[in-house]
Amino acid sequence: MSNFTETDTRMMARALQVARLGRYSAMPNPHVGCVLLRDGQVIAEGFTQAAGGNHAEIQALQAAGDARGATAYVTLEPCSHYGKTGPCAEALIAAGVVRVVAAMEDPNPQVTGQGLARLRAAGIEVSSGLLQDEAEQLIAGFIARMRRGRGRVRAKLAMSLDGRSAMASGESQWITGPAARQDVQRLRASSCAIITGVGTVLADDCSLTVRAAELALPADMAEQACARQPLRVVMDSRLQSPRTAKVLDSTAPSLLCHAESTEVPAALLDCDRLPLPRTDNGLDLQPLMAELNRRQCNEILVESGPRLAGAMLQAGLLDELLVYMAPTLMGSLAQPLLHLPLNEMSEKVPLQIRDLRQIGQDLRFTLIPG
Ligand code: AOF
Ligand code: ZN
Repeated sequence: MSNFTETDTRMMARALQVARLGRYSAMPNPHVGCVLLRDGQVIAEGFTQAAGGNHAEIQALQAAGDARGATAYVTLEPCSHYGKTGPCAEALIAAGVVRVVAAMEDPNPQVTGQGLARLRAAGIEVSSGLLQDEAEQLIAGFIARMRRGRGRVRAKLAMSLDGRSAMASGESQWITGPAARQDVQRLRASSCAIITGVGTVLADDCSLTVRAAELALPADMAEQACARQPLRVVMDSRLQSPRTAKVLDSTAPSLLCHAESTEVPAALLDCDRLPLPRTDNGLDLQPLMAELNRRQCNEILVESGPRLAGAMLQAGLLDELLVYMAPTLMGSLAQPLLHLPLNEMSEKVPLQIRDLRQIGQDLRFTLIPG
């Protein structure tokens, strides 16, 4: 274990902040930050650009011009492979950087450890593991995709104080206030795919897009966030979605998932579709997860009614629940947060609170199953 100084920690914290500037645009790349320090002065910073663009280190090196003798603080091990861009480890060596501090190793099997090894072999002082938990938290979706072949799946749910998510009629707009809805917009913007059910499409005619005006972000970040839109996935076993549904419009890509046995109506023939086997609990979600992995989805958001979210929880597919609770009562005729047909206390689903904060008038729980 290396000894890190207070300056090291401060610089890495800054690199993590810089990394966040890429969180709405770098995917499927992990958003990484890089800070170059020389003689106690920050000489340049950089973050991962939109997919196919420069990695964080290259941005910082270009901004510095001359980086000889500098220390590079990076939130992820510099890459060693030739992907869409050249290897950052080589660029750091060529630039004459003398020390590299990384927060964590790259979980990408094409890189793991090799970037750091390459730097060491070139005589650079290398250490890793500074603020590692924070760095891992920042790119949890990318790590999940690399390590287990499935991105991080989070469900966003809204409920009243009495745990209700919609009236009996299905009416649910709006339970939470404007600040919580802005928060959800940013959640969408950081997601690669959003999964919903046909019930939500029919009840709300939701568009599931990211809209600049509703993000409450600086203009350039909002523009970058909207330049790419998450894939909108609709679970529509019997293909009941009207072709005119907003979720199928051309403002963002869509994928209609239906039962293999369902005949495709002529109106939906031009839609991107994924036929899935049926199970006792709706459509088989595993092949969908494989497809989203093939599409390099790091962060997958479920924005659905209580049935699909319940089925996903029961299938063990939810990594995190984000529950917005509004200080309101929707009454005993309204629908529950999740449909979970349980009978006994022994079946109850334990959740751990990872975070709890107030957003406008609402509370947001971040919960981990298990
Ligand atoms: C870095 N710095 O800022 C990022 C890295 O296809 P490419 O060339 O863009 O490479 C993508 C891979 O590079 C990605 O899967 C991950 O392993 C690493 N990401 N590496 O040195 C960066 N974003
Ligand atoms: Zn790189």
